[in-house]
This record gives sequence, structure tokens and C-alpha cells, in this order.
Amino acid sequence: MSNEYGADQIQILEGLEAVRKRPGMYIGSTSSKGLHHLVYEIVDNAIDEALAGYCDTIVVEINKDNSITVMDNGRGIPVGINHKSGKPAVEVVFTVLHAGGKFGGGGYKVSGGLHGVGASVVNALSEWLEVEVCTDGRKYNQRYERGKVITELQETGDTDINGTKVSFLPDKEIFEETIYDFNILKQRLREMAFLTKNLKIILRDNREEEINEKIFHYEGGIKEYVEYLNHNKDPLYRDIIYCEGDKDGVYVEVAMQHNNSFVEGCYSFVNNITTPEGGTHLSGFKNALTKTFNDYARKQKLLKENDTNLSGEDIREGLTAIISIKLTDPQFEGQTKQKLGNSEARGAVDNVVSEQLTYFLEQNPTIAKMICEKSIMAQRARDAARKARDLTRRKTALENTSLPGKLADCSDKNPENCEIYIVEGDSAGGSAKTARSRATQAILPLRGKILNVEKARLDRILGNAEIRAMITAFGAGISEDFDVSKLRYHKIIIMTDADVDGAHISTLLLTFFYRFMPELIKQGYVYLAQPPLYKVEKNKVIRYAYSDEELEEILSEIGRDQNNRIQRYKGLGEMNPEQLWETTMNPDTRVLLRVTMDEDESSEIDLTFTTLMGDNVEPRREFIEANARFVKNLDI
Ligand code: TSJ
Repeated sequence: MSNEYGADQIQILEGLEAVRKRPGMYIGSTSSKGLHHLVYEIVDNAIDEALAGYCDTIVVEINKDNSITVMDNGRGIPVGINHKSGKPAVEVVFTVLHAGGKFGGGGYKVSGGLHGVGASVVNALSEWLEVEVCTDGRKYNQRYERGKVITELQETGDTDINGTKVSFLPDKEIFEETIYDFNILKQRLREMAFLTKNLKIILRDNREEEINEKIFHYEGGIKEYVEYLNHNKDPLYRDIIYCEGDKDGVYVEVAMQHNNSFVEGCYSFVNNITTPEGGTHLSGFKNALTKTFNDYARKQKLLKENDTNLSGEDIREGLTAIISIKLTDPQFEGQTKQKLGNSEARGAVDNVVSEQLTYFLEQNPTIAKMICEKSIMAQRARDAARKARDLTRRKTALENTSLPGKLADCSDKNPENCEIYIVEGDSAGGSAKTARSRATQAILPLRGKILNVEKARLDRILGNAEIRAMITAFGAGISEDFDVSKLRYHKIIIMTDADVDGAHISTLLLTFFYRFMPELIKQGYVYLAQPPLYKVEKNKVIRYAYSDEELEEILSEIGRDQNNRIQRYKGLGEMNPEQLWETTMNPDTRVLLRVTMDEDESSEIDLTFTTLMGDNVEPRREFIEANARFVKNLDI
């Protein structure tokens, strides 16, 4: 008996040692992303309790030392002895790999997250972790350090509440970054609250004097999510279309609403986890949507006998939708394991949506007609766009050497060495052409503001001269024709004035890349140049400041006196070519910001672009001031 027990113990230690040896295998990475993932793993367990119907509030706190506390008002993790191990169940949860959610409880087991791990992994990767369980009138406590039991489970007193509280400090030996970002947690916890209707999630930051708190509580669940995603757009109709049902062990929930834009925003989730690559549930949804609308349009004679069917894309133009399913044993496929493979999910979503959407359309003929008419318009525009695109395709095939006239190309033909500066305005473009290093730096000046691609259909976008110039200069095509191996430059550098207009032009360009060449951003080819804000000259020595703080630093360094000449640059045009080279373009001294995106955040990115590109001026200004969202510092 004691022998068996010892053997068990060894296995347990090996299990958690493995997590510390290869943390990436269990939480994806040890960067900031992995650090935040620890919180989601713990919160997922509390959400399971909510889904099982025993808890309605979860509190997440960031403490002064960057430790995290998560508590719920559920039943409390069981404290009774687990027969197999002879230990309290709660200890097993924290010390045995993959032990989470193995015992008891009804409802859907969704914990496990992307990497199928749980509380024991968080424990293994924490300097310390403490759990407090309140259940049946008693309070229990246990502490661990780096996954190892420090104190046995202790009964510490009486209580009249029920729940679980877990606090942990991520291990500095493991994580490259150990400071929590309130906004990152805020975004994911908001998403979790949208996906679990009626659950209240409170996020509290205790690190500053003034406590920062956000409460997420959505009675409408994903219906409110759709409302939120559409809040800066003009909805085509007021109601959110909602379908819900259970089929073959799959719980299906879909909410959707069209807006008058041309952008599709369908986001799918499985067990509360985002599936950016979709899968069977998403294809079931798309299939149901296409079939149901075509049937309806035929029946109502909105489509005549000789008309071709509406395509899925036509119907999804301007559609915001959330597809959320829950099932017991999700199988993920594909390279990044983010694509749902369960075939029963396709049928279940198709079935629930077809049936309930058909009913909705019959009950709401005005809305049904509006959507059909918008889809028919989309179909016509798509035909026109196809013709326009065939034209550009043929052109590039015939005369692929005919680069835009305004482009000053570089002489090196190896894309890895080459960069292209997209420059705001002809005059700055002129300076950049003079200043550049001709071998590797190409310059493409753009005149004024470029077209807002959020507000135009494809045919107009492709008719726009500035956009065509970029497409031909890059050489890699667009949309489904985009081929990154044909890209002529491995750095695409946006260079605009350091003012609000410049920021606006940058975001217009980023929006264009994001919608038509997302691989450019995903693969990290897009950069923002950082022109200086000030020139400080003292006794013929020139220094540049890239921010107000830097100006202050320089002034205190060289001493404030009347011989200092401070020039505030209002635009790139105020610099001569030498200055432009020295401050912004010289690869040895410049600073570039690389534009990045995280696919898990695409609904937020969409929202950001909409906010930015919409008519609503105030949120746009706020964004521009805080535009660091997609941009990471990179010293090159
Ligand atoms: F991650 C975790 F394990 F550390 C954790 C678990 C963290 C937090 C904040 C909460 C929880 C958690 C677990 N909350 N509620 C539960 N519930 C159970 O573990 C539980 C309770 C009762 C029964 C039962 O069958 O009676 C079954 C389970 C799984």
C-alpha cells in the first residue's frame, strides 16, 4: 500500500516538472501572452461552475505585486479524499496534470482552454499559489510553491458562504514578462462574459492608489455581443436575429445583425474559446445562411427564375455574427489546432439555424426583404468588381514591369533586402527620393488621403489610383489572389506626419492592408516610420526628440539657455533630405514600429478599425491617441 502511494507521488512530481521544463507546450509561450493565459486557465474553471449552474459571479483581481486572485461563489472545489490518490480532491486538482474537471458535476465541461491544461499547470508555473475553499460551513486552505505542496489542506474556520478563491504569483524564473496588462485581461474577460449570459465578471486592478474596476454582465449574452460590435455602425434593422438549440449533444447559439457597411464580421467560438480559423460549426452556419436566404428570395420572387443564386459572401456583406457552440469533446485540427473538426457540429448548427432563421424570416418580412435587397446589390457589385479585377489581372500578366509612375524603385531585386516607403504627400516624397539609399529603398508618394476601404465596395476600391499604385508596386496581388512569395519588398514602411492627419492616413493604409493583404501584417512586413517631433540645436550640435519627454530629457542634459534653438516639426516636409535621412530613414539609426496583430483578437481589431473609420469623431480621436494597440516597438 505505502509502496503504491510512493510510486504515485513520483509520477505527480514528474508531471509538474515537465511543465516547468517545457512551459510553452502547456501554455503556448512564456511571453506576455502566456502570462495572461494563466488567468484564463483559472477563470475557465470558475466558468465551468457557472455553466453547471452553481455560480453567478467571478472576481478577478490584479494585486500590487502582480499576483492574481480569482474567486467565485460556486460550490467550492471538493475537499473530500480522492480514493485513487488518497489525497483531498482539491490537492489533486492542483498537483496532477490534466486532473481538472475529471470528477462529478453535470453540465458542459469546457475547461481546458486552447492547450487542454488547467489549474495544475498554473500551479507549476507560479512562485506560490494559495487556494481557499468555502463549503458546507467550513473554510479550507492550502499553499503550494512552484507546484509543490507547502502546507497540507487545513481547515481554518467557519464560514457562511460557498466558493473558491485562488491566488498565484507567476514565476519570474519562467516568464519573460510578469507585469499584467489591465486592458488585455479586460478584453478577454469581457468576451467571456458575453459568451456566458447572466454571468457577472468583475475585474479589479489594485496596483494604483485609485482602484480600477470593470464589471461585465450581459443578460442578453451574444445578442449583446453583436450589439456591441455594431455600436459604431449603422444597423440595417433594429432586432438582433437569434437562434438557439440543442442537437446531437451540441448546444448551438447564434446571434446576428446586418449593418450598412460592406465588411463581414463572423466570429465563432467553441466552449467559449475563439476559433479564428473556423471549422465545422462555422461552415454549418454559412451553409444554413446561404440556403435559407436563397430559398426565401426564390419563394418571395425577389430572385427571378433566370437570376443566379446569391453567394454566401453576398448574404454576409455587412453581417456581424457570433456563432457559439458547446460540446463535450471538441477536436481541433489544422496547423495551429484552432479549427473545429467535429462533424456533428456542422449538422447541429446547420439544423438549428436553418429552422429558426426560416421562421424568423417568415415572421419578419420587412427585415427579410431588406437583407435580400442588400445581398442582391452585393451580388451586382461583386460582378462589377470581378470584371475590374480581371482587368487588373490581365494587365499585370501582360505588362508586369509597368510599375507606377510615381514609384522611385530600388535597384536591388532581392525582396529580403528591399523596403518601400509609402510617403504622405508629394513634397515629402521628393525629399525621401533624394535622401534614400537607392539600392534598397524605394519610395512611393501618395497624394492626400487615401480611400477609406471600410466605406467603399471593391469595384471603387480597385478603381482608386493610390490603391492600384500600391498593389502593383508590392507585386503580390490582393485578397484570394494574394501571394506573399511575389512580394517585392520585405519592409513596407508607412511614413506620415507626426500629427492627427498623419495618424489618420496611417490607419487608412493599415485598414487597406488588413482587409486586402492581411498576410502582410500577420507576417510582420508592415512598419511605421517614426519621424522626430523636435530639433534642438546648441552650438552647432543638433539633436532630435521623438516625444515631449525626450525633449525634456535633452534640455535638462544640455542645459536650458538662450542659445538653444528648438524647432517643432509640423510635418515631414519641414525637413530637408539630409535631416529626413538622418532622423527617419537611415537603417543604422532610425526606429521603426512593427505592426502586429493577434488573430485571437480579430473581433476587437475589427471594432477598432470600425471605430477609426466610422463617422464618429470622438472614438477615433481616442484611438489615435492610444494607437499603440497593434504596434510593437522594434529597434532596427
Ligand atoms: F482552477 C481552479 F481549479 F483552481 C479553480 C476552480 C479556480 C476557481 C477560481 C474556481 C474553481 C472552481 C471549481 N469553482 N467551482 C468549482 N467546482 C468544482 O470543482 C466542483 C464542485 C462540486 C462538484 C460536485 O460534484 O459536487 C464538482 C465540482 C467539479
